[in-house]
Amino acid sequence: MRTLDRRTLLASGAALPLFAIRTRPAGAAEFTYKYANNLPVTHPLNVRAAEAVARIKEATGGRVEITVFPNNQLGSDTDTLSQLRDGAVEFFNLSGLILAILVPTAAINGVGFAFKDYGQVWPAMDGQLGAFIRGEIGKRGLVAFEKQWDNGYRQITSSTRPIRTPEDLVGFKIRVPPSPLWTGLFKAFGASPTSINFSETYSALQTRLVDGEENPLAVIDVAKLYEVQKYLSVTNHMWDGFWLLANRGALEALPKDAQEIVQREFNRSALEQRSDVAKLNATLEGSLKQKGLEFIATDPAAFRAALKKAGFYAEWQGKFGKDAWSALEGAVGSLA
Ligand code: X2X
Repeated sequence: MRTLDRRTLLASGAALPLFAIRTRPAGAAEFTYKYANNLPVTHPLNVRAAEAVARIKEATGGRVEITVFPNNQLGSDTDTLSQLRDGAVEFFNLSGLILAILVPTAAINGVGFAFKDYGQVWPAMDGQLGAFIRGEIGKRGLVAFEKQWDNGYRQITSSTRPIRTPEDLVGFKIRVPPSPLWTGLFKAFGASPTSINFSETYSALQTRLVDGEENPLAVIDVAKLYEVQKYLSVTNHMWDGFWLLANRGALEALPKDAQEIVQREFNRSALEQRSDVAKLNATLEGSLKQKGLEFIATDPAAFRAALKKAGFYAEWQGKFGKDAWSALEGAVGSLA
């Protein structure tokens, strides 16, 4: 919310009687903004977000004060997306695949087995593919900051039976985030996906509404999903990242210099967060095993072949359209 102060009113040229001018108490911020996300406070995304907002406050001399609300405190992802569009929340980290409810192209990085490794991910998301997606996001009244934050390569967990082969997914009751691509991917495997926001995922697993879910190791760890899951199949079936989104009006209400500070500090934290997540995903296997998860190696080529056979790539190529699909293939090679 923006507090009108004397400077703003004078700058706007408003001829107001003096008594109408509300002065800020000394030290109060001129802009107090909310920043929401769905992850526990211990996830690197929240650690680095906290550092960014502290640096922003400092570098703007206290004019811009951003409060981070982790862990779905302001609502589920789909709720928070509406609040962001309304301007009730000013900043929000959201997976591109969920954002696809509003901006269909934003799901494209989630096409099954598209990115071989991080060596393909970041050049694409920091390069032409990312620019293409940000352009589409920009058409919907939102701004996506240039540097995307990492979620990671996703792995399948289960409380009932281990998933070893694509056939094991047939009929498997799996929670997926609310997103047509996620549902489409698991339907192509013959699974039985249910769309559930992250805020409800732990309890959906605990009550056995679903048998499994899929997430990167860092999320499985910080959200303690190992407490309600038994097996973890290393499928790396998709790479997923969090855009940092801003409500355009709110961002542009900031003075130019403050906008530049906000961009600079969030982009810096995103880069730092990426290396935190890479380290975590590389080292968490041991500690998750100690916490009781049984790890299962899989043959990703078999899963990919199952998707191809089911017509997944042909279907989604059609849905995304020529421009988006060639931006993806430009980064990862032919998917046909
Ligand atoms: O909802 C999920 O599974 C999570 C945390 O990975 C996302 O935000 C996409």
